[in-house]
Amino acid sequence: MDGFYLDADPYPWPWDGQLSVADTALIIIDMQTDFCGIGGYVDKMGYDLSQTRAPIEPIRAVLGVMRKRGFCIVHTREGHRPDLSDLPANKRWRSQRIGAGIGDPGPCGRVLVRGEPGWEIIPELAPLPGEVVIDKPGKGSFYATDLELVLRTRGIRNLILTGITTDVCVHTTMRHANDMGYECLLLEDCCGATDCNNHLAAINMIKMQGGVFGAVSDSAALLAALV
Ligand code: C5J
Repeated sequence: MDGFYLDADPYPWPWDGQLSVADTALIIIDMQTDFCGIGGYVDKMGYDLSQTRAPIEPIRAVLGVMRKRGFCIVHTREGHRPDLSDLPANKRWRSQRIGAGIGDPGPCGRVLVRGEPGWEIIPELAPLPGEVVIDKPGKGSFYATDLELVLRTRGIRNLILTGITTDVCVHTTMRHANDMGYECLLLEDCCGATDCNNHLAAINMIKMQGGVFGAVSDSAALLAALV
């Protein structure tokens, strides 16, 4: 699509009006039970799950349309090896201090451990065969993963970012992707944080300096533009 411009803030996205099914990916970050389900990591820390569950339906709508249109779909999962050999000691210590020790047993299995029920992507947004699934040990989706190789191999230039949490894993991924030259768009209703003000602040940060990390829009604008 030449001359494709989505209504976004602070500029119509993408910057150059160049967007095609072949060069654009939807990234869905960490929509796992541990981050938005009862008994998972975020719940054990005592945060309000309604904040991290809010994006489920908007993401489902965007995912449905982008799947049908044949866009590249990427899901990420934060989690650690069962032997915790990829879990930094300070990350574990901090999680234990707040009552949600990574690797410890909980209502959804061992917290943030690969293969456990809490680590799975929620059924509403489960990946389909053929979709890319990236397992990451940290907050960013590029660190210690092959995401960049997968995107470059497919010729992806534009990234549409969704998922949880806005201020942590989504922001870390967006900042890194932006530094690598990807043209990034965050869909604000398709993201959520453990704190509403942090969500809003994270959105605001993107829009500074003329779009320092990219641009912000929402699911309704994207879906209207894709029809
Ligand atoms: C966090 C994430 N917040 N997915 N992870 O620890 O944002």
